[in-house]
Amino acid sequence: MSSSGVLDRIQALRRERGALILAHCYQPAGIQDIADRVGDSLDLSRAAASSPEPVIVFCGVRFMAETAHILAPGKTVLLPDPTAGCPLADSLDMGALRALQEMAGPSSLTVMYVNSPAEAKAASYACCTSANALQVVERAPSNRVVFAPDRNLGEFVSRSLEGRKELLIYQGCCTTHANADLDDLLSSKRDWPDAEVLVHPETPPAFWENADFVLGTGGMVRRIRESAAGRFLIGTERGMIHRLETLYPERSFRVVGSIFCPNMKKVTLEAIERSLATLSPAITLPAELRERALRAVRRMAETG
Ligand code: CIZ
Repeated sequence: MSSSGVLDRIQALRRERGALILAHCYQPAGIQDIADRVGDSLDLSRAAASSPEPVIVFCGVRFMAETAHILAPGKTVLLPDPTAGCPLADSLDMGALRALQEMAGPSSLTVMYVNSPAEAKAASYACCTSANALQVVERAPSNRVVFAPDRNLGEFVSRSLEGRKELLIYQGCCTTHANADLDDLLSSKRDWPDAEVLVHPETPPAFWENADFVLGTGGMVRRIRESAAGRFLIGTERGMIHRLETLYPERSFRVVGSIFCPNMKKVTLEAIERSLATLSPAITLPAELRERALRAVRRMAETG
């Protein structure tokens, strides 16, 4: 099957279905290239909610498609590969979360990273992404905040707050980012001593201490636009390099830490075609769970 045949069929189907194709910036290059919009989960969930198209093809992982469904229940949200999960979201244990919330006490509030199951979102005051985690925690009307499930992002927010709030941090992690290879970062810095170093807050603190900026992917895009540097070392999932090379073809980028997420590489052109042809697999949640999760997801979408 030739790639141009698949592309032509996708174009015809997307017109016929009135579909918007959204791709996360960790997706493979060929998927990013056909998307109507490429971005982080905050960007994409806002696009899913505000766009007029009745069908959303979400090229990402399950929690992203669920978030789009929570915000836009009247639309058909397709996840072309239903096995594309997020180990961080899937590992959250509701019993452990409730125990942490009980320990924090009734005056505390919970801020839930969007990489989480819908049930955890429903048990939270607000959701956040890495782009707005600090702002969401700062705005939460309590000085005691339970932060879940990513311990590195929680620690980063806690350090940034410099004692202004107390954070009780759930001890989960994105294994892809948490196991980032520090030696690779250090040797890349020796190879490109003039490069600006941007790393994601899901990486371990030793990464932040060797970086110029700690940013989510949206923040990386904005920082590069403002920076005078010509070369950048990027400490996040390697799909981000294609996104940056597309946006800034005159700059040079190298991924550091050997950060690779197999779940983010599951969507293929053939799966998108199949999804558009069959309008499946459509991601839905029980209506009462969706309604309970909506308040926290809205607070995320409205911040930053
Ligand atoms: O929030 C997202 O989209 C993720 C998973 C990473 C980032 O920093 O954008």
